[in-house]
Amino acid sequence: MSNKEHILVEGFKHIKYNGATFSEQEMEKRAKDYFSFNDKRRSVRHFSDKHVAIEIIENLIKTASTAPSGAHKQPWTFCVVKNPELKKKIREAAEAEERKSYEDRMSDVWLKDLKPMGTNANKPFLEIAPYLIIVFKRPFEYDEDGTKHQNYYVNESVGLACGMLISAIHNAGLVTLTHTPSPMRFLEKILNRPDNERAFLLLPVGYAANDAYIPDIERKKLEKVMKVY
Ligand code: IYR
Repeated sequence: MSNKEHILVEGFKHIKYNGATFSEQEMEKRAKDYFSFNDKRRSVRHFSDKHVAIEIIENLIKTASTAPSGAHKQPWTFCVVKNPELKKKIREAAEAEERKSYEDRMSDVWLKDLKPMGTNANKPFLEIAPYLIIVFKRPFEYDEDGTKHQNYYVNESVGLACGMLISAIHNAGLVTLTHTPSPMRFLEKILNRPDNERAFLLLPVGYAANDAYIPDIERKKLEKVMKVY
């Protein structure tokens, strides 16, 4: 809470919004430049083991945690795993699930759709990347008396935070990919998370390997994704 100039709305303090604005020309340039920069983001599966300072990761997570959330509950926890034994445990458990998925659980159509991505059940990046960020959603909270309180729009909120995290990772010159070993409850067990947390997404973070290759795929054109009414 701040001592800034404020008004009261139903008894609650509201402070003046103080966001930046730009000239129309500047705005056009910024929007275009921001697109160009984001258009270079790719999911990368080949990582370098090069060290990344934890302070960088802290700021990436602070950025993710600026995401809007239902009733500002911020229903997320970002677990940062750098310990090699834990990474190994996570890799082994994830690969065990992935093997079952690739061999039995995924449909033929799904496997065919995935072919261009060149993925398989082997996930060496889970040990090579210097950090694994495991995002947990918090469907509910406990208050001091142990009473449960549901959070709101939890999937939307945590999805938004993950999007912002991915952008922040790209902005820092690092790479990631959205890894969703399924089912992913083993992550709750390995990391000993409380019973109000569910694993949502796993993001390995680090530098791209020198010889990282990515699928030669294109994004949909604007006309396909935008309809003006
Ligand atoms: N979770 C698996 C399979 C997978 C599924 C989709 I949809 C992808 O876009 C990529 C992979 C894996 O991580 O390999």
